[in-house]
Amino acid sequence: MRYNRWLADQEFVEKYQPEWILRFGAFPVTRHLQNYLSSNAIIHALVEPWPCWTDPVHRLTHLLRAGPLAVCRALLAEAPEPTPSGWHAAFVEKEASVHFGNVATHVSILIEALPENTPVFVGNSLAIRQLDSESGSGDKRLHFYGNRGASGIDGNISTAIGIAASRGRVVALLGDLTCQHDLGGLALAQGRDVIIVAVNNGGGGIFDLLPQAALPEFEQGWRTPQQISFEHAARTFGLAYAHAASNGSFREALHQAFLAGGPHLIELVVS
Ligand SMILES: Cc1ncc(C[n+]2csc(CCOP(=O)(O)OP(=O)(O)O)c2C)c(N)n1
Repeated sequence: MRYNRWLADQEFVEKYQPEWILRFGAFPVTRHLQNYLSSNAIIHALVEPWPCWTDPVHRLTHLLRAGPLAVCRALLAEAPEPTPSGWHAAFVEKEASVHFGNVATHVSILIEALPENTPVFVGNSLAIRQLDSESGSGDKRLHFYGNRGASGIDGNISTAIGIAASRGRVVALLGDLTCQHDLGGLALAQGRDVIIVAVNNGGGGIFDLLPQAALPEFEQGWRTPQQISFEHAARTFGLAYAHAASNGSFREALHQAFLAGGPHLIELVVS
């Protein structure tokens, strides 16, 4: 993982251009991987058992309407030629080179705190991209969910709680505007084991990456910081509330929420 960071290295990408790509499921979210998969591979096959056609960059050469397991078994039986020697090692080494040293990020703290097999709902905007950049890889088995398609910031709390209704304890990582957009969804949280982490960075942080970030009307037109009290919202809907503004307090808030069970909203304030 962290591919969103190391695939930004153009020299590496040019050296390791794929000849064929076997893709399972939806087109990925983050730009550098999208670019990498948009290369001129001779074969770009999509394994998709459902009747959808996710090829936004129009590069597919083969569409396999089959289950992933069946395709993998068939491929194994054919004993395909392995990738050129050194490829795997180069990718592993590249990933290892992108580390954050001892600097914990809210994503790495969250991943560390999650018990094995936890379903994690990841909101749109920065949350899903930060996950791609900072989650790293490890042995812990986790299940990630997201609402892609139109990639809306609407309905994300409701979706997370819907997953909790069927899967048990869910942790949701959401931006502050995303949370505000679906505050009514909190009404579904009662009696559910759900931990919502609202990353409060003062509005739509993703827009800082846009060229218009320098415009005088940026704050009002794009960033749109809000003034609502997440604490009051949480209490209105019967969720326990915690405010975290440091790595230590975030770790502690997660720890307490896992310990207590039930619905929690952790407001993580970041600059
Ligand atoms: C329903 C809907 N309205 C508007 C948008 C456009 N939009 C994309 S990202 C974003 C900002 C989200 O802000 P926040 O949830 O705080 O996340 P951050 O960017 O800080 O990660 C907006 C308004 C959208 N994707 N969906």
